[in-house]
Amino acid sequence: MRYPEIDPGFFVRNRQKLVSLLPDNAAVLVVSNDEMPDSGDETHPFHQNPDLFHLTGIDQEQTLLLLCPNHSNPECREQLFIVRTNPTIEIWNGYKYTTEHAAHVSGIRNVRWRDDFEPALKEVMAEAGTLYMGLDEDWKCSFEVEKQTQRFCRKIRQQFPLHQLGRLAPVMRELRLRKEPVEIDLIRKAVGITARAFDRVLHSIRPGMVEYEAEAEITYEFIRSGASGHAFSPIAASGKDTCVLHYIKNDKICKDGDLLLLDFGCRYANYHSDISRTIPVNGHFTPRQRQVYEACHRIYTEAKRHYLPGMTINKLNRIVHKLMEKELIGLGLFTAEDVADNNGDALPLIRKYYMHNIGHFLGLDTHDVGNREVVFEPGMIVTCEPGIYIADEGIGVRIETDMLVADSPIDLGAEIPSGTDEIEKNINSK
Ligand SMILES: [Mn+2]
Repeated sequence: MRYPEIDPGFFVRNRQKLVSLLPDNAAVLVVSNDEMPDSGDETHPFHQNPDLFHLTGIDQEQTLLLLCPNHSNPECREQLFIVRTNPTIEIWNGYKYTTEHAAHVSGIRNVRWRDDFEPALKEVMAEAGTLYMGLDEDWKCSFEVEKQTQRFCRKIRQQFPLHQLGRLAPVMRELRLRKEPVEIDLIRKAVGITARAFDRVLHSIRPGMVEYEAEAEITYEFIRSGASGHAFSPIAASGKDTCVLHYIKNDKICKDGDLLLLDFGCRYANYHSDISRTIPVNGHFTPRQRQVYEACHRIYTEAKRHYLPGMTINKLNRIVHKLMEKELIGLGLFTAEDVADNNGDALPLIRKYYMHNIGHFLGLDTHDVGNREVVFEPGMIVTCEPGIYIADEGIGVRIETDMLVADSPIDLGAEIPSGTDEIEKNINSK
């Protein structure tokens, strides 16, 4: 294991909360993610279905959780199914959970082999009203490849046409939005690893370095610190590509006088961090770069104060748009008259230089559950990431950290240098 065991009590409480939010005769089926084929006999690195991890802590493919809390047979109330290992798997792939180990990790007493699932499902369905299953309900997602949960939904519709299926996603959203202390600790750990990775870049950056060398410094620190890798494809964008929001080619030489924009995070114990910093390749901001950076940094500093209970991402967006209007006018990108000519609406003018939202929820996914209208509560973690992108000048700046919502909002990345002087000092301290 790359991370110390998580208290099984956390997963037990998550299942209790889930059950308390469902009607009496409900059943729940949560299916692990697929092992995704690459080519030949290779698969992509396995990433557990976040819902299944949140409810069981089981980090292994082909796992199924089946709940039916009011079933007359106590054995049917909480069951976990795991893949049955065999000598071939042991020789070629090594250790898989034993039923005892999976029971210990998850706190589920009744752990069975996956071969026993079909009859167990029939026994559960004999008493279940609605069966709840989770599909991705992020409206921005559209993948051609079907997930294992979707295949199960179809199969179950066919096998049990008179049963009702229910949407688990809104319920899991409730569970995953507010982070428990154990989750906050894990995200803090992920942010700490990310901070050290940034430090490595600060100490290695120089003109002539290729963007992927910066990426390699980050990857090195992630892996040696026990992260399972990057939380998302890392962005190491220099020069004009600082203005390409999701640039991931990372294959250009960083030139003297250019900026390097890094947007990166690790996955530690399945929890994600998401940090952005923009640094001068030669160690010194040009006057114009400094001007743009400091405008973005003022917005960053002010926006962080608003990660308060009662806020929403949309409300934060409106606050940031006001700040952005003032700063972009200050940078000479448009004028107050231009805004007046547009009936006082600065947004279309701002959008040319700042195209994204101020942030997103963070947790077991980088873009975690929760939309822009969710009202912030203590324990939620939301990114803060203003950016100013001036394509004509080849200057793009993004500064991002991960905020814990509280009456005094907590910046989980507070230790990571973000001011211009602080960054220059750290680059030069090598
Ligand atoms: Mn982000």
